[in-house]
Amino acid sequence: MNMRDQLEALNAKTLEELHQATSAAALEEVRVRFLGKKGTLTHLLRGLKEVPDAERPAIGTLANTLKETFNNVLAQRMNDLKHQELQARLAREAIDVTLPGRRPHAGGLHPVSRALTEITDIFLQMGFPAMSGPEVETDWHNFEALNIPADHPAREMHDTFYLSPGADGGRRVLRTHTSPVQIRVMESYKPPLRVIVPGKVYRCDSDLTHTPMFHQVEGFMVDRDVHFGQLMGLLETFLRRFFERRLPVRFRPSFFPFTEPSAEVDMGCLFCEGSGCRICKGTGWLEVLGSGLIHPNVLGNVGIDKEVFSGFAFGMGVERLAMLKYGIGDLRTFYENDVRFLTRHAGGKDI
Ligand code: 2U9
Repeated sequence: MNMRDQLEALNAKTLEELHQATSAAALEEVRVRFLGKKGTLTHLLRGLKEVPDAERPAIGTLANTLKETFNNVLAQRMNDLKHQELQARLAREAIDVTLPGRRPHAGGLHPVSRALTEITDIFLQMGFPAMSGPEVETDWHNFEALNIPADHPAREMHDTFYLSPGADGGRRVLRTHTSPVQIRVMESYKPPLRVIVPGKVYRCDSDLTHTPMFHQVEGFMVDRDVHFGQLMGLLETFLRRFFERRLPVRFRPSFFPFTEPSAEVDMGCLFCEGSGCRICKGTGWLEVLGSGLIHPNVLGNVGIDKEVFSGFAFGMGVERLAMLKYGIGDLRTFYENDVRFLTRHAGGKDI
């Protein structure tokens, strides 16, 4: 075969290889095999010196033309492959831009805040607005006015956080309940009175079921002819609204220095509905509130005529109610601020 035919054949074969190649690397490999130092074209052109002088220029021109054609086809193939690759990648990584976006971390309510809001809303609907007062209290407001005598167990050092005396030299405490606010309300306003007091309280006590700070909602009403039946109706209605069920509720005689008579309030266990379980310690009942008629001594201490007025009062621990309502098993998780806990109990908000 003469040189011209060999060149034509080599060119045809190489162009075919270009068309078969399916990647940039394969194309480069064809190029090196054809045009590289040890490539087939280079090798063939080494034989150019054997070609008669008259034919050599024409063969040289042909070789150049073939090289040019090869390079053009190579560039075209490279373009085609890049295009194909891009199309494939676009298909692979396609994004549905009509999908709703992910919401940013929006925050949510702490379960204690949720419970406080729900409790205060229910009492507001029943005519009890919320009031607040100081967390650092005088001995008078926290104890004395509430008929808690000096030798009462609640006064012992291990229950109360004592602070250094105020400007008047009087002993100060972190309030151990929100009742002192009710004393302040009765000192400042005349009956009829209806108020609840949600807020933080402090007790020097810390174990599985006690934190040194927790939340209470207490409430009271003072008017002419206030009686126990009104208190029972109010608390039963509150519990049924808060737990969103027609629960059985019972009142058990008890003792508090600031109420007489006093009663603890139980509701039917939410978890076993009365048959007895671990949560209600087999009794079928959960203790959820304390209550009573305000002790005449307390009314006397704030200058309310006990012959004309009577009142009831009640109190509840907010963490306990939140644990029961939202199914939280461990009191300490409220104050660890673990984001997984806070997210889970944020109240149906998508955070
Ligand atoms: C005044 C007069 C009476 C508030 C009351 C309770 C009963 C009670 C506890 C429930 C669980 C506190 O959080 S807890 O540990 N509270 O049992 N509290 S009657 O009585 C008052 C308050 C103020 C002037």
